Amino acid sequence: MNDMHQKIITIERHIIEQERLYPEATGVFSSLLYDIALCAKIIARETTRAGLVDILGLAGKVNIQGEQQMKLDVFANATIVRMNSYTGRLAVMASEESPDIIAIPEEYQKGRYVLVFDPLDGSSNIDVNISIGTIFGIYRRLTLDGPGTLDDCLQAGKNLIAAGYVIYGSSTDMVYSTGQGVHVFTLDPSVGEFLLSHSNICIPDAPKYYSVNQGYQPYWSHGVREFTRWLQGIGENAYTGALSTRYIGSLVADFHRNLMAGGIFYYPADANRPDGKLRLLYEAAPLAYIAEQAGGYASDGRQSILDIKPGYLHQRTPLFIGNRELVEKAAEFIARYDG
Ligand code: AHM
Ligand code: MG
Repeated sequence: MNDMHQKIITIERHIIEQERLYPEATGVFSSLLYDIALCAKIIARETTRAGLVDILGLAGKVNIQGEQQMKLDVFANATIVRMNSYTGRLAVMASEESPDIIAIPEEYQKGRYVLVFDPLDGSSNIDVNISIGTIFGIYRRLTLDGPGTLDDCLQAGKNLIAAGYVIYGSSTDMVYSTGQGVHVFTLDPSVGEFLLSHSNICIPDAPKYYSVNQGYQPYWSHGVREFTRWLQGIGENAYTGALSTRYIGSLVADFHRNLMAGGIFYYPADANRPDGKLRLLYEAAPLAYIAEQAGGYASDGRQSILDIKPGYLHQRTPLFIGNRELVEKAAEFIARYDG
């Protein structure tokens, strides 16, 4: 084999090689991952053209969260739903942009897997050319056959068998894990392929950043305020690591930066948002799975995100995610000051 073949690993080849680790694998799961990569390429094509074509602006619909959807959200949602409806690999889907579970149409075969996703997170940033992302998680269905159900979707993150995200930024990266480490692929737009750029990434031991919307500080609990002071190196026994603040306001971009550079992102509960803002099923759980696969951790300030079973589809959760030592420290402060 020559040098070129050793160095360029497409996402397809990587998925196949991962599948070989499981002799009992049928290939269906691998194909599902590849379907998601294909969706990512289609969404990437549209997001990178967003500034050029008349695609910006509001589509005029309001989603389940009461927010106005932008056209690209609608497009990304429709792309993922359409591409995965007829493959026979899924039992059911759930999307942040859809109020109810998304059934596989009657005429198509039902598969063993459940796909949950946020088709385009951070969409309020589209107009100002800031990175946005797609987040996804894959579960095995709980029901045995027939159409998938709400219960198939309402699973704790610890049941995830794969998760990942795509970041549409200065380049388009797809990051995924099937429980065998976290791997990053960068889209080469000239050939239309995701190529392996970082394999088996681990969150660096020495964190560099803390990321939180500090504008909400007046509404934070005592514990969250004290934790933030600790991060800033203020007071007795404060953290000595000299962290910088970085906050984009686009979860995938904030998470990705801290995963690669080390740090903590948090979106706590506050007086205005008693459950936080982010959604457990589509945002917190898949990213928690990636964080843990990279040696990090995620909690809601009291318990592991991956242990929380959603009671309903669009459940929100406070989120603390990143280096384990920092995430655990947040829980210590919350327990001490907030009871
Ligand atoms: P969205 O799903 O409506 O796009 O909102 C989620 C986004 C996240 O990407 C980001 O972490 C958060 O909202 C930022 O919220 P805020 O502007 O309150 O800091
Ligand atoms: Mg979102």
